[in-house]
Amino acid sequence: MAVDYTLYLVTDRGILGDRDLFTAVEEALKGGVTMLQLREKTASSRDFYQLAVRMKELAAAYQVPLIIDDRLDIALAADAGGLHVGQDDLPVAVARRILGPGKILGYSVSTVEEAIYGEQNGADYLGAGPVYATGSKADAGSPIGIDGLRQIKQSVAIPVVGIGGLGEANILDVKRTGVDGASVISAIMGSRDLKRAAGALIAAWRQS
Ligand code: TZP
Ligand code: MG
Repeated sequence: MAVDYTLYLVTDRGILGDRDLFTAVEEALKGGVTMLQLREKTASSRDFYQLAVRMKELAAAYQVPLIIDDRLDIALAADAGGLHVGQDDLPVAVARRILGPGKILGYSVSTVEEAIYGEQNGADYLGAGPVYATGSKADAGSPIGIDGLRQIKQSVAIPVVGIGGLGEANILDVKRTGVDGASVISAIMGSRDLKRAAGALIAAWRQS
């Protein structure tokens, strides 16, 4: 499956309130999300696994790869498309060794040094940010801004997606840094109409 990083949705059940996760994600997939990450910070291992198996099926129906946040065991158990690790998770080289070469491995970075380290240690792509301030991740750190994002993109050859505070109003600024896509939580998951929200982001990205 060729990987299209253009619009990378990261899930957050907290933002959805009482709305169903699978219904919401399917709406977003219909709107044009090209990549999907299942992010569960409080689920039990059993629940995370079961969510992952079901989510993988849903994503596959839209030819979208499912990436699992942080949990290598869940990614392997569910035979997901890949894994995303951050600075406090398993070392990226360890994740690559256990995951094998056939899975997608993402790595969160905020600096050029982290970006180069990730590329040299087996990451397939980088999630760089937070680009702007975000309320969706408590420990996201200080915003790196558009300039920080551009510097990271220019320092590596692997794909880079921006993350943190991205939405319709700034997605073109993000695209102009040369990055390969935009990763969002609230701009889609926080919307009442997820299909429309995803569609608007894709349209904005593709408009120039
Ligand atoms: N990593 C860096 S910022 C962030 C994550 C998971 C949260 C992005 O959420 P939002 O709502 O798109 O700002
Ligand atoms: Mg993490």
